[in-house]
Amino acid sequence: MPDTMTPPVALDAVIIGAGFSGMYQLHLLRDRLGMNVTVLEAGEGVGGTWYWNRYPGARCDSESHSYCYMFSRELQQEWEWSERYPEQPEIMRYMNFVADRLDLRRSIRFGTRVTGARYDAAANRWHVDTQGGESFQAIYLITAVGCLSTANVPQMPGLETFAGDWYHTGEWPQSGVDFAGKRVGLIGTGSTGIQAAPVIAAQAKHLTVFQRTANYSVPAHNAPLTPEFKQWVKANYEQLRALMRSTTNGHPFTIAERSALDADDVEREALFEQAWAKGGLQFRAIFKDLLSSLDANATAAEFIKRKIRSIVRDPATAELLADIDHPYAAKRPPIDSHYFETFNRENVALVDVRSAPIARITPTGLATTTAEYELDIIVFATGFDAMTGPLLRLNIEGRDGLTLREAWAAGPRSYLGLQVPGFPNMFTITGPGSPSVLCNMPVAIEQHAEWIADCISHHRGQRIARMEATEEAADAWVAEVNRAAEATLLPQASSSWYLGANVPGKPRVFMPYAGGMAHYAKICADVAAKGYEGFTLMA
Ligand code: NA7
Repeated sequence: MPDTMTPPVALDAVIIGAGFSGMYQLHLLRDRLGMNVTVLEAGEGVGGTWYWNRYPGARCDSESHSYCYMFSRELQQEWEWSERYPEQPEIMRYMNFVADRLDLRRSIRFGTRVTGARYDAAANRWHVDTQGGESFQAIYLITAVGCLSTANVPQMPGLETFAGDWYHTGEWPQSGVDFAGKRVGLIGTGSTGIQAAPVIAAQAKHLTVFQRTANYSVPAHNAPLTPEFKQWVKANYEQLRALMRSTTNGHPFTIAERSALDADDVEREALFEQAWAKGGLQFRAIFKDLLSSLDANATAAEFIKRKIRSIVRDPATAELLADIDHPYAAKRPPIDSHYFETFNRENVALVDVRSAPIARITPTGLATTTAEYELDIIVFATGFDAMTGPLLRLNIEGRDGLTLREAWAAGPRSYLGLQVPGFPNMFTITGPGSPSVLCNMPVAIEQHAEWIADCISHHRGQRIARMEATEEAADAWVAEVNRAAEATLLPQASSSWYLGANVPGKPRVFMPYAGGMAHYAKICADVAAKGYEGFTLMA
């Protein structure tokens, strides 16, 4: 092992995870504040969530010119995206480009999975243990473990008896999967299943999609970027950055000021058609109240259901796909490349596992309560133990022996999504209570990482050794998270991962902050301006 990789006895900070969050946090703490920092990363490379999510069709739903770091003009000017939405391999190339450009790798220990972290109050140090038996000590512990990085494989009896191969999309083999000549079963119709289905269908002998909850989807209209657009993006770096930091959701577009209910039927239909033609997440920006008024939302929901029926030729399949029981975008709305069209292929079938649930996996496939299906490969696009899962599996123990699992037994509780009472000097980038998953992720990540770096810098300057969110501040923030959610239709999708509803036994708590990214950033800035209000600070 080269000397540069030998762990120092004591570090200033340990960061867990080398995705977008961990990489930027490392850069800020090491290169701007001059701290002694190590990043511990389970994967063998940078990329975080994108390192593991290599399933067919994996692509970001944010537009590529906004799905990148914007803190550095140089990085933005040097990189060039090829398509409107970046595909997983291109995102990986980008992450590696940034890691090289900022010389990050020398501070990252790859193939290093954290198995436990414990706060030692007497020494005011975090002790972090890894699967390989190594131990690190640091003043600050920063989790940069992502929100959608703990695969949720449903407990289905008989899985161990399956003679074929099975995969979860979030833990896809590095070597890829050959679907040629295979009968494939795809379970799940969230964003992932909707991205994967058309690509698997084009390769496999047969694809059966098992749908429990029908879902809305809007065409992505992915396409190569034109030289003119690429030039425009570079020429407008400042404007784009300012726009993304000013909007509710961190995307480079604003939400219209008009209500869907103010337009007459003809006008509204024309605007929806326009939005459908534009495609992607911009669809929901066409009216201001699609996420706040059920009546307004119903107009969008009906429009999309009509589109599904017009695309899918078999009426029974079309009805199943359009039988959607939640408001549009109350669950994270997928965008797609020919998802509904896929059901017009001869080699694709849709099976409703709501009326007849999956009963067990058999040696030769899968059995629902009413029928059996022969399969060679099963793909679980069944989502993640979102937001809390990646943090809880770290086995974190805070002050006075309090574990994070105990602290969150009734659901996650944090201050600003950034700190948890009882866990001094620990920061959670994109933790529950942050707006990150309702936002274009890199915008939230930059704000969180910058706020944490400013906070640490300020306290080091003031010789404050320990910082901990108060119980009162966390209670008030949880109330604010609930208030913000109740002002939207988001809690009305009963099977949403925002509520933890996709994981059996998980407490039903609406986890993200729905009050808007720009508003959230202002709240965080105010907290800092008021001398880090809501935190106990100790010398
Ligand atoms: P999601 O959005 O959580 O979707 C998971 C899908 O899997 C969803 O359709 C689930 O149906 C289905 N599911 C889960 N468990 C089962 C069982 N036991 N039987 C049948 N169907 C099941 O995960 P994704 O990976 O698609 O997307 C996650 C996020 O990644 C996405 O929102 C973007 O932000 C990026 P359900 O709805 O629970 O009935």
